[in-house]
Amino acid sequence: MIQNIPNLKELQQEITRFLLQYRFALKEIETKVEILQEEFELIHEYNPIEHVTSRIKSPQSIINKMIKKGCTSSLTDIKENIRDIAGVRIICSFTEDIYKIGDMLKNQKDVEVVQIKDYIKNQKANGYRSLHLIVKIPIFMSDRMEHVYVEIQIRTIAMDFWASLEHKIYYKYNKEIPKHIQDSLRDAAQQAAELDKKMEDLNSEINILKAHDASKNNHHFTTELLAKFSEFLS
Ligand code: 0O2
Repeated sequence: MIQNIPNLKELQQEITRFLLQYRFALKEIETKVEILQEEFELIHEYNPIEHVTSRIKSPQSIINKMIKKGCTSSLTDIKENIRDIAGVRIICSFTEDIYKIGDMLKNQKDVEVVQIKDYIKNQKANGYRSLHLIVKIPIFMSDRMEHVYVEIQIRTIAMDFWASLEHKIYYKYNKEIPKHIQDSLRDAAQQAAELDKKMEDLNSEINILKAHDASKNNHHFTTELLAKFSEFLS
């Protein structure tokens, strides 16, 4: 037993170091998103991101997924097979923002997009909608460089509202969900999608009005400037 203690310590250290790379990966992605958000706001004069959250998957959830995927307990195997140990969730204002933010992340040189799951274009049977990017990024530790997987989920407020509540309802009830509840959940997802579309249409309409106003103001300004210039010349 006593002989095993150094091994246990080593194992503990190994696990701590293993999880540390995911914490660093989260920080890296969060910083990237913050920079994109500030830059986007400066250029387009509006903020497409409502909020960002991140999490490291709980040990229980990692074990559940290991069982589901038939993954061995070697850390190399876990790292390669469970690609959502580090997860970042970006909540956007409108559906079109989701793809803009997704493209901006994809264009970063050190971000390798390994997989895209577009549950918006192809929503899941239960109604779940979200854009998932599995990316791999380099993390520089004191003695080595590691490539770490991060799952980035990008969704609107309405998609997030539905997913968070469905997650709660589903996790509270451990058995098969009765059909009428499944139908109701799918129905609620449909209503959330309609709300997204309605808000997006309203936003487009207001943007057209704003652009029209801006061009009218520009025209007024140019006419005034020309009048002043000819007055100066005469
Ligand atoms: P948690 O508690 O959020 O971590 P794969 O890893 O590709 O082999 P997986 O994990 O089923 O298989 O991939 P998928 O479908 O992309 O799901 C990844 C994550 O997306 C889930 O993580 C959820 O966070 C979210 N998600 C996917 N489908 C649903 C859904 O139907 N409802 C809700 N509320 N969330 C969903 P975890 O590990 O399942 O859960």
